[in-house]
Amino acid sequence: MNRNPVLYDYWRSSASYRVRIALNLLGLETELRPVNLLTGANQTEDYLSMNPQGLLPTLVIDGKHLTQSLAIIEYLHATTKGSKLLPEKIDGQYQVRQLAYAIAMEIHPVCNLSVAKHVSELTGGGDETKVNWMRHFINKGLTAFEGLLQDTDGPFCFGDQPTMADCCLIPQLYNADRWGVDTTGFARIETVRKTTDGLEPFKVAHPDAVGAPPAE
Ligand SMILES: N[C@@H](CCC(=O)N[C@@H](CS)C(=O)NCC(=O)O)C(=O)O
Repeated sequence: MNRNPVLYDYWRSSASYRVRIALNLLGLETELRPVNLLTGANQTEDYLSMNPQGLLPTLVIDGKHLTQSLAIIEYLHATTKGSKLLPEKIDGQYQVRQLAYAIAMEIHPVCNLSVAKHVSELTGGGDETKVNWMRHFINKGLTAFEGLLQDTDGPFCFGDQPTMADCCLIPQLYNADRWGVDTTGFARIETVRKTTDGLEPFKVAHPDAVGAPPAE
C-alpha cells in the first residue's frame, strides 16, 4: 500500500524534527512541505483547516491529517510493520513514554519561542531575558531527564534500539545547543547524542539537512 506521507513542517521546529526522525527510522519516504513560522504561514486558512491549533507538524498519511507529534509517532508505530519506536513490553513502553513526555510535555511548552518572547515583552527584559528563560528551563528539564535515564540502560534512551524517547531527546538537544546550554555534565544524555550522531535517520532529519524555507 502506498501511504503517500507528506509532512508539513518547519526546519527548526522540534516537534517536526521528532516526526522526521520517526519517519526516517521506519523507512517511510516522505515529502516535506515547509510552513514558514516566521511569516505566519501556520495561521493561514488553508493550514488551519488541516491543523486547527496552527501548530507544526501535520502529517498527511493513509488519507488522514494527523497532528500532535507524539500521537503521530504512536500512530506510525501502530501502523508500520516491524516498528521498534516503542518496546514490546508494557514496562518498556511506560519508560519510553515517560521519557518522551518529560520533554514534550514539560520542557517544550515553556520553551516555545512565543512563550519566551511574551515573557521578555512583559518584563521589558529583551533578548537577555529570553535567553535566560530558555537556558533555565532547558537546563532544569534536562537535569531531570538525566535523572530518569539512570533507570534505563544502553546506548539509546532505552536499550539498544532508537525509540520515541530518542525522537524527542535529539531535537531538544539541538535547542539546548542553540540557546547555549552546557550539556557536557549529562553523561547518559551525551552517550545517546554520540550514538545517534552517526545514524542516517537522525542525520537526514537534522534542521541543517532540511534547510530553511526559501522566504527566510
Ligand atoms: N505538542 C505539539 C507542539 C507543537 C508546537 O508547539 N509546534 C511549534 C513548533 S516546534 C509551533 O508550531 N509553533 C507555532 C506557534 O506557536 O505559533 C506537538 O508535539 O506537535
